[in-house]
Amino acid sequence: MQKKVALITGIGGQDGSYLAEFLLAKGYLVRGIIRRSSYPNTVRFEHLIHQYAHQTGPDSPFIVKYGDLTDANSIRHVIEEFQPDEIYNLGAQSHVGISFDNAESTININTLGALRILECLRQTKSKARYYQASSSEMFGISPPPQSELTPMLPQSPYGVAKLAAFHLTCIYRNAYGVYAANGILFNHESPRRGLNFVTRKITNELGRIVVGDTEKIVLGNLDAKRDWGFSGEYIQAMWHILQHDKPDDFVIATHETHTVREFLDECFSLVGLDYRDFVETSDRYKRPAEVPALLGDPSKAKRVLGWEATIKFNELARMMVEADLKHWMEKTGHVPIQRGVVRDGEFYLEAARELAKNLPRNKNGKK
Ligand code: NDP
Ligand code: GDR
Repeated sequence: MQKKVALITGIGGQDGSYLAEFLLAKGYLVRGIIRRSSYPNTVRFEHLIHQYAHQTGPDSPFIVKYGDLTDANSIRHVIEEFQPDEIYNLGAQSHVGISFDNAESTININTLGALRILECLRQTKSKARYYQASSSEMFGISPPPQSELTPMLPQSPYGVAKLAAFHLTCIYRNAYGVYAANGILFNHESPRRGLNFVTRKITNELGRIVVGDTEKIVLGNLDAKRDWGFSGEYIQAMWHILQHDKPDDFVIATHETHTVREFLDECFSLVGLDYRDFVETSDRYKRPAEVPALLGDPSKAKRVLGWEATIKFNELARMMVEADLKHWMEKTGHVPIQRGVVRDGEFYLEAARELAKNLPRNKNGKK
């Protein structure tokens, strides 16, 4: 049987790398685009390049090419070359805070990037199924819980850019019959999350604090509430969305919400520390406009797609803390790297608790 071809924009990102692994395991031929960068932007899928290095040529399971969402010709070229059955448009300037400083390029990549793909599908009469990475940021200040029916009141250039792409996706579906669907995904994280998103910033800095590489974390608004899930299972929802008979829009969330402060507390408690001894706040990390509270209602996804989040707040925090502790303790020699020795997460947590006993505490002055 002919293998399905999936094209992923943003394959070098957090979600793109998990999605590539997931689709390869399902037998897809996976194609991705990365943009030109002065420094490697392939780290998250380097292992896949090695895995498929011996299978070159047009039928290789895994091919990555240069392409840029701001360059319509490059988009058209990869779509014509790869003839994908499914397109996952995950490429984006995905940082909400930075979108205030880079509003124009955010709209160019996040809105016009989507339009460039959709327009190519329309013009070429492609039968490819299109997935748009829409976001809970589109809800903005609409009070929780948020579902597919909640009014959208975005609070950032990022939110506006994603909302415009959301509507374009609906328009190309309704006006031109393109199979185009939106996943409205709430925040999702993982050990592969970028270092300047709040969860990963916290777990990475906690790792540094434990090994004595830094003494404090500086953050912005600690009272914002988010519905945090695990990227590794949210990408499965993307796939389910494109397998549905008719293109539609789905909220993907855990249906649990927590403040940034609660995330801090959860992570620091895991190694026996009080986050208040190590955290400062600064206006530098506060946004000109904030989305105060997100809590997704994913009941439609469960009912129609059979998809449901299984990894919730505590398990997610633990997974991320363990991964960053492992990284920092091995990097600094606090835990020696031994070939063939596999240690579980609890090992690193226990080792971190021992190290943490001797750390200087700042504000509460306990030590
Ligand atoms: P990441 O920031 O980790 O990945 C985004 C990817 O897009 C990166 O690989 C980046 O490349 C690439 N990219 C940026 N600009 C361009 C461009 N001009 N052309 C081609 N590629 C480009 O984001 P996530 O993986 O976390 O998110 C995936 C998608 O889902 C994004 O669209 C995001 O906005 C959206 N989303 C994410 C949520 C989340 O909580 N993670 C929630 C809801 C929606 P480079 O590495 O070179 O920067
Ligand atoms: P968000 O994620 O803006 O929700 O967008 P982020 O982790 O950046 O912020 C979450 C909340 O934490 C507050 N915050 C800080 N945020 C960052 N980045 N750095 C800090 O130091 C800090 N201190 C407090 C923020 O103000 C905010 O309230 C993410 C992205 O992945 C988007 O691409 C995606 O669409 C949405 O999630 C859903």
